[in-house]
Amino acid sequence: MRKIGLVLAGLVLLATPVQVVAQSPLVDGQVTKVDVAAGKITIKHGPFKKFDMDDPMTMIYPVQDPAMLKTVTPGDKIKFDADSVNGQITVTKIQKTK
Ligand SMILES: [Cu+2]
Repeated sequence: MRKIGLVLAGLVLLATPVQVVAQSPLVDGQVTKVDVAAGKITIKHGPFKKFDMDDPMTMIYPVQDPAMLKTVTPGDKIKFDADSVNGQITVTKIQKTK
């Protein structure tokens, strides 16, 4: 059921150009550390306009879902997104790049 819901949500997004435009672009970064126990990831990343990060920096972020940490290892190049969750900038999406 959950999967069907996700597929439907995806279709709605595809069918609604305004929402697609409203989504923030993913930010380029490189994983420098993964802390599974703490649920945190350290990312060296480029400008992240959404959070007024105009310059490249290295930051430790909590992740929304600890399972995300199993998909990456230090050194991996990624694209990622984050949102403010309870006042903390939290990584919500990670995509490996080449
Ligand atoms: Cu940052």
